[in-house]
Amino acid sequence: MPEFHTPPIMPMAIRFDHEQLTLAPAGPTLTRRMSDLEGLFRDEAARAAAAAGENPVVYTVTSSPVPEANRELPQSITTIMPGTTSGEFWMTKGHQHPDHQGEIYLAITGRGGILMFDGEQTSWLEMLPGTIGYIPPGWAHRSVNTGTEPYAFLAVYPGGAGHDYDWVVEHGMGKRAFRGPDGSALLRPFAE
Ligand code: S6P
Ligand code: ZN
Repeated sequence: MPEFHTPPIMPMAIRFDHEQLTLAPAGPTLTRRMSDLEGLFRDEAARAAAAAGENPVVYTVTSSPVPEANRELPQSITTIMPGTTSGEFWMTKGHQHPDHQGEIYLAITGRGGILMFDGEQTSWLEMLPGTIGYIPPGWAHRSVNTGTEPYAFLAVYPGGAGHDYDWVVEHGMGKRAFRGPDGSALLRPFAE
């Protein structure tokens, strides 16, 4: 066994329930409501009104006990509810990993997409159950529910990479995903 500055956790089996959308044993769970998403939708007034009203849950993130620590590979299931705010699909906050490392998502149920931005280019990956979306190092990423059912995916990511949410607030994501006339995703320039 090599010497580590912070000793890794012990090997463990984690039960992935793709119907209940749970990991067992479970680690921390996070709930993001409309009130947590200030300044992220194009129509901030509509977002603020929804936050002041019913303040719906937009997404949850449930994790396994594998810690966000250097060299570990934590996992989480994100479930985004279906919905739009002034036509813009409900989505995660989005972040950049300050210590640039890759990450994978496996779509479990529903229909969605990954919007990625490297500061210049935007990339959009359609995510259907069974799709593995690869997020290379250096690409900020945001998940979007483009369907009419909850969209859920499993994420596996480097535990020491960190999460920078301000980067997305500062730089945007290049594009935004709106519901098009036929119901599918229509990408429009971020600042349009
Ligand atoms: C972690 C990974 C996901 C997201 C989750 C919520 O690196 O990308 O688990 O944390 O989908 O998104 P966000 O942008 O609110 O962290
Ligand atoms: Zn990430």
